[in-house]
Amino acid sequence: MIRLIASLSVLLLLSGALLADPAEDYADNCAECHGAARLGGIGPALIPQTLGRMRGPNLVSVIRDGRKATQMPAFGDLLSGEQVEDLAAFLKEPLAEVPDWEPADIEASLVLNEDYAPPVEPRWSSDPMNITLVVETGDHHVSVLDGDTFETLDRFETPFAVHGGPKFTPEGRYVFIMSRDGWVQKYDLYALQEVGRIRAGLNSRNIAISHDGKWLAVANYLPMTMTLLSTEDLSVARVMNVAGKDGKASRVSAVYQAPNRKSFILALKDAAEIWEVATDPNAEPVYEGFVHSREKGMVEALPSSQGLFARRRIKIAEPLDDFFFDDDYRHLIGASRDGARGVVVNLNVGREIAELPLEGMPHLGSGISWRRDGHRVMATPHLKDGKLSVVDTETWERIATIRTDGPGFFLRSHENTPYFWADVFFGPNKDVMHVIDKESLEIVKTLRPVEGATVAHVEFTRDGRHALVSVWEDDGMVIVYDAATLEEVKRLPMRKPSGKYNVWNKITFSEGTSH
Ligand code: DHE
Repeated sequence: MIRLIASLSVLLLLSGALLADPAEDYADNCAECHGAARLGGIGPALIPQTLGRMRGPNLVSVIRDGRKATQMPAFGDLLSGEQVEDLAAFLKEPLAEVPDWEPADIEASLVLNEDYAPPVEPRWSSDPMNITLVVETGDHHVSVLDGDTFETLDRFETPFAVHGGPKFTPEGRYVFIMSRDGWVQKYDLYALQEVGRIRAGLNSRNIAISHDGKWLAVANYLPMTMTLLSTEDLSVARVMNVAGKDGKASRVSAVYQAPNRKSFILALKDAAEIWEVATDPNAEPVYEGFVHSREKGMVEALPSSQGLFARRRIKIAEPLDDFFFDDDYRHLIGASRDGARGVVVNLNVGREIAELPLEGMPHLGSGISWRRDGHRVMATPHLKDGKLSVVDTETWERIATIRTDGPGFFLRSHENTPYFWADVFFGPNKDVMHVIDKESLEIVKTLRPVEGATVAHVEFTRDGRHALVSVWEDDGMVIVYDAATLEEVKRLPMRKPSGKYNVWNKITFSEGTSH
């Protein structure tokens, strides 16, 4: 009898396991919010491109227990442990087919805020040039701070999982914010109101704004395109299919603004090319190739495009990621795939001109530069080694290696401060922030504001007198330091604050900030 009951239970368990179908569980429980094709709805897209890169609690516990302070409920009572595991594994599988996301789909996704009423002047009396935004990834909000008093003027909801720096229009009134699901949100700082949002891609990397503030470029992984939006009304100006010269489609790792070149620079993930796209309506023609004319017996250049959005390809030896630009945007340094070298590309002549030994995976996108001993130097953290490399941008030689307490992610400085600040994002000393002298390259102070809590990313106030540091935890904070005495001034509670962005520092391309 006991054996019979035991066999029956095994049979029941087996049939339960056989019946467990994660696709069906998804359709029954998730599709309503996350979309039938897993591409998002009121909830985020559930595809590996988004999930694999999200930090924080793992997928199984989010499905089982829900996500605090969001609309994601707990499914632990509805689904068995096995079903939850299977569902999590299912969500980590790539989509069988990459869907289209045509200009018409993008345009149809536009949502304008009906309550938006643009004022002529700001609705507040703070210094508009000293406004600082804090992206709070803990509950997907942005806090708008007065950079003098550190009071919060507004705290608004963003799309899920914002990544990269928000981009301001040149006069500093509007800001654009992008999520990994490709949503671009436009917010009016004068009104303290969202203007609207549009889904420019299905999985996106970052955004850049043109020199004149008219165009916003969105770098996409899914589909393999770059979307160009009008900043005025978020309408689609163009969607560029991105493919190497051999016709093979490529993801776009990132897009950058090159203001004095009046162009966007694109890093291609799957092609050994860098693209430059003109944001100048009077841009020179770009020659895509040459033909031999039998009659004339000579080589004739074929212009492929000119004017606004004219595209130029720069051939390189291998795909490069993660760019640092020198001051006049004549050169970029990109990180090689092996994580051991920096490759310098002269954008004027369109070819590689130097290589730098930068072993330990340099994080060049976080590089900063300043003048030292009559030379312009740049510094970069390394994601796989506890050090910072300092490079002379005239000779392209590494002039110093500064040992730190662990690998770091971000660097920051300001023209009015003698120091630069470097976090230690990874490893046992993630609670440490180094402050380093820009002349001697010595660490002058190592801050450990909250034992055991990740401390990262710094932004300065407009005048460089205060440094704002993130305590990157769910019940985290932004700590305001006096940038000269390195003493704490204030603690502002925040939900996992990541990047901070000061209007003045951003629109003037302040020395020591990211671009
Ligand atoms: Fe970022 C900026 C790429 C992982 C937080 N990150 C950028 C930029 C690029 C980039 C190209 C510059 C864009 C810009 O501001 O316009 N990031 C990558 C990666 O390739 C990487 C390593 C893997 C990935 O997931 O895509 C990566 N980044 C992360 C994170 O895990 C971080 C720490 C947490 C998160 O939010 O995803 C993270 N990245 C940031 C932040 C910035 C950023 C806060 C803006 C920094 C700034 O000061 O401008």
